Amino acid sequence: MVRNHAKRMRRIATAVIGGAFAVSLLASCTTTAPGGGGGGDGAAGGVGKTVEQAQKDGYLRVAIANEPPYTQVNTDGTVTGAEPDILRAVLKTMKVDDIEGVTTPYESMIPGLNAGRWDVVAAGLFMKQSRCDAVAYSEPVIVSTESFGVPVGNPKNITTVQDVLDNPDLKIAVLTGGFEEGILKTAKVPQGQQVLVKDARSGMEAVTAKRADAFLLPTLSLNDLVKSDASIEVTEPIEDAPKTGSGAAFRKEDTELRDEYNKALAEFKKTDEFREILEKWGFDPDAVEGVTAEELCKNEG
Ligand code: 6CS
Repeated sequence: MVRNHAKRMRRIATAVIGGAFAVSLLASCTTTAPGGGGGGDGAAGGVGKTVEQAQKDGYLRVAIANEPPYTQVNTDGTVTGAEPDILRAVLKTMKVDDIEGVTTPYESMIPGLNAGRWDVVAAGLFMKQSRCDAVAYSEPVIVSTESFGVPVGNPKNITTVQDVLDNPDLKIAVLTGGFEEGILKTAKVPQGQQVLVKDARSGMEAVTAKRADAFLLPTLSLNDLVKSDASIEVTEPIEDAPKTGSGAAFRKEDTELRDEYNKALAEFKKTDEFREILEKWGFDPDAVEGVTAEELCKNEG
């Protein structure tokens, strides 16, 4: 298994989700049993990961969304984007050689983690109370903003969550189970104003097909999406949206691994490489300075 590892880690297992737990692996080249380390016992959930196990396996399985610049799957199947690149670099300092990616929607990331289908989530999974109750987050690596994707010219003049509350005719697309759905719920935006979509591409389509007046998503994700859709523009960061921050999410039973990761992350944050990775993907490395998981975990929802 170790012999084949270099080859395997260059590939990605693509998960197609029919529901929170309905994961099937396509084009998978992994021999890792869910729940255990390489060659583990296959018990879903329950089986923790230690640093030693991860070092022995040579990799961690990571859930991502394929939503640049947070996460991206290259044409050759390798996993990149700001969060996986930071994860990979920090794990290297812990003598864990690489990561193996699984793409999955945001709503399935925590159920899949706790069911042992992957070992860590590094996808820009923004911290909030319910998520922090369910996983052991590292300290944050990214602090970013939310925006609306709107038709060019912003005909309905949507720039804040309050604008949505003030006009009951407005319909806003959000990813099912995504942080943005939580923003609307917390603000008590009626369900009839929410258009749930399965992925970012569908959110853009909802706006172009006029099923929604805006698509609420992180600013930088929208900036990436509009590169291939000139009919949509991105608003300035939303002033009345909560602070979004993310880091790696581990299982609660893997708190020891999370603690070791946090130590390595604290050192890595002092390096130029940390800044370079975030800047390469368009994030401001200074935005995370002084921000803690404890603070971000107070976000409602
Ligand atoms: O944490 C989330 O749920 C959100 N994170 C990102 C990077 N994009 C959309 C998603 O809803």
